[in-house]
Amino acid sequence: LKLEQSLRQAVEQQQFSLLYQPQFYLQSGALRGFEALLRWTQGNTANISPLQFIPLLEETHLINPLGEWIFAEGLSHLKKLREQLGSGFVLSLNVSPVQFAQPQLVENLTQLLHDRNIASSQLEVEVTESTLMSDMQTTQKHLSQLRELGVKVAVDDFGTGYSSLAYLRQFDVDSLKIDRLFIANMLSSRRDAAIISTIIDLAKHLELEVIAEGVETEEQRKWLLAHQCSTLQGWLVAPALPLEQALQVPRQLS
Ligand code: G
Ligand code: G
Ligand code: MN
Ligand code: NA
Repeated sequence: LKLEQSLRQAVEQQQFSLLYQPQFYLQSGALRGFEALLRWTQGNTANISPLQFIPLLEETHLINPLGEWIFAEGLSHLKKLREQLGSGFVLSLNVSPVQFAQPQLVENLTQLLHDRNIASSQLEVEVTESTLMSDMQTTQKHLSQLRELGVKVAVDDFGTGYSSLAYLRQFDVDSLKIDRLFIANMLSSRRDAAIISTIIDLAKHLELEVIAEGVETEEQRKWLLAHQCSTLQGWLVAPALPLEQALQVPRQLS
């Protein structure tokens, strides 16, 4: 309860910040985009991690007002990134199940994109498998509205939830993000390697992009390249960076 009160105050006082982790195409080495990752940076004396506070933000629905802040902050940072790096990359924002079910979600985003004069094709939302499994009608409506608008949709933590194949039949998405737990074990576990190459094949047949998360070693990168994974994200290339450092990221890995 005490944590909930601190979080409520943190949302009111905007004690959060966004970090940006770059993603690169495996084959060409070109910058694909950035994933925005939330941190609680001020007044967080106990140094509570997103893994702890995001579920609580969800439960208390504080994720709704904070989510609006994340959209606004992310899009104004996108303008700065674009001034520095040019266009032709995407910004990915994580949207939680509660936030995705908000009736105003798409209207708010449309308004923000319009006000800031940002092309919708530069924006991607990451949803989890549990988002796709919850309140199907709203989910379906929001997904098709977002795609109509031209915003990309990625499925986060792919393979760790339920009924992946069932919702892939039903929903149009643009990309699958392979959860980093699979990547972490791919070189030691034949089972995880088999799952990853199956996800890559599935993505290819469905004409989806596939992004490997949590890539930490050169051996993992080589394996993913050999298995025709399209995109890489992870500490091997860069951790989540403050905006000032994200502005310095190369358009092309050398
Ligand atoms: O950044 P990383 O360690 O710690 O993130 C932990 C978890 O928090 C991940 O599952 C990630 O998807 C989630 N997360 C990070 N940033 C956001 C955000 O802005 N919104 C939501 N809903 N989840 C986020
Ligand atoms: O669930 P989601 O994929 O949105 O969260 C991404 C999480 O993975 C964040 O917590 C981010 O900080 C973390 N992360 C990013 N790159 C790496 C990596 O190379 N290794 C590990 N262990 N974690 C990573
Ligand atoms: Mn994510
Ligand atoms: Na993930």
